Amino acid sequence: MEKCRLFFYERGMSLKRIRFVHAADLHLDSPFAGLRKLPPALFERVKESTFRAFKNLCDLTIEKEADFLLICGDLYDGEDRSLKAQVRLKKQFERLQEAGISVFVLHGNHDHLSGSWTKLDMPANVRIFSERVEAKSFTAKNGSKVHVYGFSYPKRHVLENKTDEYRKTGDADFHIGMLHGYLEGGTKMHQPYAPFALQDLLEKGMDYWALGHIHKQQILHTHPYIIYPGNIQGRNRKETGPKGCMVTEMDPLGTHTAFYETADILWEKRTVSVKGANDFNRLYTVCRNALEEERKEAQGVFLQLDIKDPDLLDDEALGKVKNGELMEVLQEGEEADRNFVWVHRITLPEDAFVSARDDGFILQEMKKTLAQLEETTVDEAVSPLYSHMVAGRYLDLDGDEKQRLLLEAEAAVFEKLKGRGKR
Ligand SMILES: [Mn+2]
Repeated sequence: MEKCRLFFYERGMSLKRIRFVHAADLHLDSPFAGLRKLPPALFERVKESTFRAFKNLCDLTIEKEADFLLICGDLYDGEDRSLKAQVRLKKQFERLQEAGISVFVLHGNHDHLSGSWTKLDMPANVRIFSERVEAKSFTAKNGSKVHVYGFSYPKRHVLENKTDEYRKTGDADFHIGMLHGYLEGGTKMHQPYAPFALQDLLEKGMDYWALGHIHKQQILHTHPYIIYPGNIQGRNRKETGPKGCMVTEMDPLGTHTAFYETADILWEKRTVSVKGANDFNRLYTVCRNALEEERKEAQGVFLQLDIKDPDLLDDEALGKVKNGELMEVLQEGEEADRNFVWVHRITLPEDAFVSARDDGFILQEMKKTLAQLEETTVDEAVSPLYSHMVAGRYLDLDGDEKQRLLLEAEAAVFEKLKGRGKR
C-alpha cells in the first residue's frame, strides 16, 4: 500500500487525504465528589484533570495539523453545563480556530439539549449537530471533501435505535458517522442509550464510525473502523488504564488510526504478592517497589493494591494493613509531586479475616449475616447523627465510604471472634 502512495506522490498526482482526531466523553468539570477527603493540593489537581486532559487533546490536534476534531458527546459532565466548563471549552476551541481546525460536536446523555444552562456562544469553527440526524459537509485545505453525520440527544433518555436515520448522501471523498450510543450486548456498566448492532452500522457504507459513550477504548471493527476512543481522563478507580483519543488518517487506499494518551491522572490497580515478605518492613518494601513501578514521567497515578496470600503475613503486618497504617506511610510525601503515585485503596481477599481452621458454625452464621449488610445498614446506623445539629453538618458519606465502614465493622467482628485483636 505504501508503494501505491509513493506512486501517486512521485507523479505529483493529488491524493485525497484527511487527518482528524476522534475523541468523546470529555466530562468537563466532573466534581469528583468521592475524593474530597484527599489532601487539598491533590484534590485541586484531580478537579483540574478533565480540563488538563482536554487541553492535551487540543495540543495534540494542533501538533498533528489535523483537518478537524470530532467530539462524540458528553462534553460536559452535568446537564447544567457549568459556565466554568463552557468558558474553558470555548478557549480551547478558539485556539483550534486560530490554527484553522474545525470541530464537529454532538451532545450525549450527560449534556443533552434540554438541560437548563446559560448558553455561551462557541466560535465559528465549531459545528454542533442538532437533534435530527444530519449531514455536515467539510472541505479540507487540499480539496478533499468530507460528509460528517450525527445527531445530539434532545433529552437524557434516547432509548431507540437511531441508525435507520443515518443516510450516506451526496458526493464526498469520505463519509464519517458520529454516534453517541451503546453497542447491544455490551458492558452492563453503561446505560443502553441509542443502542445499535454492529451490522446496523456496517450497512450504512460509512468509511469510519466515530463512537462515544463507553469510557473504555475499543476498536469494534477494522474495515471500516468502528471505534470507541474511551474518555479522555479516567474519573474513578473503575476507569483504569490509559485514556485518550484516536488520530486517524484516511486516503482512498485505506485508513490508519492510532491511540494517543491525553489523561493527566491515571487510575491503576495491581496485585501484590507477599510471598517472602511476612513482616511489616518487608511488606512495606514490596508495596513501595510496586508503587515506584507505576510512577509515570509527568502524569499522576491513583493506585489500588490488592494483597495476595495475606495468610503469610504475621499479625503485626496484617494489623497495619487493616488499620490503614500501611496506606498512610505509602502516601507519605506523595501529594506534592507532579508525578505522584497515591495509594488510595489496599484490599485483602474477602476471606482474609477468617482462616480455614476456625471456620466454625458461629463464623459461618456471622458471615451470612454480614453478607446481607448493605449501604442502607450504614444509613440506619448513622441516621441519629444526621439529625444531630452539629454532626449533621460534617456528615456526608458516599458509597465508597459506606462500603469502607462496613468492611471495617466486619473486620472488627472477626478480630474479636478470633481472639486475635487487642481492641
Ligand atoms: Mn460518557
